Amino acid sequence: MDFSDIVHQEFIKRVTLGDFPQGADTKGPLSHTEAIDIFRAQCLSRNLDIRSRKMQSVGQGYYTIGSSGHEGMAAVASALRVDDMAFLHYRDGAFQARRSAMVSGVKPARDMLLSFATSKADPMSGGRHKVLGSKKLNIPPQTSTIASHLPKAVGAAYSIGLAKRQQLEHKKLKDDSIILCSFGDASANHSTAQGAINTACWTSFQSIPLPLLFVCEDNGIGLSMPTPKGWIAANFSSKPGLKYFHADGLDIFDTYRATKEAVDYVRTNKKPVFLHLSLVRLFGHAGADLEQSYLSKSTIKDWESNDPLLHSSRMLRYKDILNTEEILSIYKETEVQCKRVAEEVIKQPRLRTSADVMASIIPPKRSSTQSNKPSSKARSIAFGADLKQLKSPNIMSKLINWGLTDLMLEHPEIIMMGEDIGLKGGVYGVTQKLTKRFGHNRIIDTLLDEQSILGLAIGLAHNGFIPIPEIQFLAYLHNAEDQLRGEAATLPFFSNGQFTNPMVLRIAGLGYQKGFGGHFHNDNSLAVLRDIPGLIIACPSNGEDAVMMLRECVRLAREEQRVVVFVEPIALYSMRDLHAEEDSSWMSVYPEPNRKIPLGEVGVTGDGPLAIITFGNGHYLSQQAAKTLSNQSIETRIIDMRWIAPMPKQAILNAIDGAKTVLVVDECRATGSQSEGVVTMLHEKSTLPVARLAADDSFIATGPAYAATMPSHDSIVQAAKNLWIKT
Ligand SMILES: Cc1ncc(C[n+]2csc(CCOP(=O)(O)OP(=O)(O)O)c2C)c(N)n1
Repeated sequence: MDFSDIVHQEFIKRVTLGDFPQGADTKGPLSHTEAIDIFRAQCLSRNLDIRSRKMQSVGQGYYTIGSSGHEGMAAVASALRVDDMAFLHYRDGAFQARRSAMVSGVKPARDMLLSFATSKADPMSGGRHKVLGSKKLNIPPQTSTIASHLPKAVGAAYSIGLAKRQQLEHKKLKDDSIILCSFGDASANHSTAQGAINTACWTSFQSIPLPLLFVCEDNGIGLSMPTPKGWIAANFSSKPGLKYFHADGLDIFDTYRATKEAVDYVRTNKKPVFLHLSLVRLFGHAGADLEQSYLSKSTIKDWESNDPLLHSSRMLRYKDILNTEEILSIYKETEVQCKRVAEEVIKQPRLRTSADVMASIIPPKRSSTQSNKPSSKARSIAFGADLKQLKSPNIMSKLINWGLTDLMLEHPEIIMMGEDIGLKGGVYGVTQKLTKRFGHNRIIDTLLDEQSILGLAIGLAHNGFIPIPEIQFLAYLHNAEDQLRGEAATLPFFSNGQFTNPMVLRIAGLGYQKGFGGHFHNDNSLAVLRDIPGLIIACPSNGEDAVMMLRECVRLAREEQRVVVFVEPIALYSMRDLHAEEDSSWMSVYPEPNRKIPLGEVGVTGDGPLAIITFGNGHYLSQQAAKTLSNQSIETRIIDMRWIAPMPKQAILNAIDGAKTVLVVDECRATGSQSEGVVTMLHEKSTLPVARLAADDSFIATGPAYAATMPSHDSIVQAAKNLWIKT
């Protein structure tokens, strides 16, 4: 017999006999009608769990992780408003059920069962996954990576005050909304959770508004690992800037009381709260989990006998809110409803093809995206003394700075955040003067935590901002990569395009900094970004391109809701010369504000028969090599890819039309590099002979051998000659 059958039968039997678990007679502000509404949502959630297990047992439902034992979350929902955006723990079916009843026309049983059955008609993920979530209910779907939603919840909470201060035109959250973020007790140990909670404390400690309610659903276990008794309270009850509340999560009166107090505190003081709910877990961790293998019989029995539905029934009964018959009738109504709806939903069509699955990787375009061209007066105030320099050639870091200035002038919804980007102006000066030009609200110096930087960006994007976060060095993206891979890039996918978090992430990266920093400041691999579905990766090689590509990246984020990564080659930030000292050939004049380089457009120099496909520093070195080759009568055409993902396949093919042979020059480590993709593409689509020159599979050294592992002028010339001899 399934655990769910045992719990179901015990519930009916014990309610009928009036044999309830012991508990306090809690007083509190919960009204009788609200208590009934909560109980109804609890029963619905329980029966959704039972039904999803039944569906799975006959091959019609997939991946069941249940909410049983956590039904107290229905009382949390009652204490919040629907406009309080909720980033939920995966056990919060009861929360969604209760919130559904607050919005007309929402059918929670149907909506959630459609998701459990992976039906195309699932209103959240479109049949892609079992997720909780709803656009109408202000519940974005979450992935199963525990704790990864905490950084963005902090960001979303921060965005509320920011949107008010900035008078953001298209904000999605109300000025007095708060953010809810729930998670399990074991998840609270995750460094992502610890980092996000620390960021919330750090923010609140400085009296910066952060209306955020953390709810820790403490069932005492994480899969099979018990949480030490008292650990959560000991850990979170006295953190700076964070107020701690506790409630018995089995008691809807106590849970509602504590949540109400917590919510009032958060809403009034704009400060974060940690609400600790004590709960139980029923039916094991998830569908296939055999909890008998790691839990004693007495623990399982103890949890079952403390079924929250029995506790709710006890209180409804003893407080004379409902009689036994009425309690059982609500339970049975939801049972019958779930059974009937489940029978309908399993007949609904499911996704079948790759195109079906992939349809929401790229989000829909936005309908209205007005922008305000800045007046020349506004520009001259913002640029100040820099204005007259715009017409003379300058280095890439300066040009990007000016590009950002124009973009921020034009789009008030752009906010930048990163380590040391404010008063210092970034490690390489790219964001210099931006704080003076746009103020601390728009140029945010963050604390030292990459997950929090990206979480802030994602959270802001949930509220209608266009964030431009910065990661100081590519090597430090890896600390936080899941915020991009598992969070930002997947949001449209799991929400069928209904929730989006467009942004342009700037990362200073790649190699060739003369003798500076070794691997940690010269990471030369983009592999970790290249395979993320839907992600756009841009990598300019010179200042003029950088500005025009950055404008396109911002357009892609604003108009097409895309997540874009803009990789800035550090070694080229201050590059002035190409062939000889003081030739100034790698500097450029700031391009007029209306000029952009569209996604997928490559840069081509020359029309020789030897094509070199490259990007970034490889482009710079290839230009030098081309001169040497030309002196030896080997004429080249150099194709600067500019766009790493999606690979500009057709543009590359057009550019090599008429060439006799192709060399791919890639500064990144050979394994996982762009050149692997380019060579494969050429093998599939072209008949030309191809060779590649990529970096060795090594980390970068500091000192004189700083560039020893990567392509150089000499190695490009040599590779080109080797190839040319064969043609
Ligand atoms: C980052 C990450 N590591 C591991 C897992 C696998 N996993 C899923 S749930 C879970 C336990 C979480 O326990 P807890 O936070 O207490 O929540 P509960 O399931 O008890 O409600 C684990 C280890 C995961 N989903 N994400």
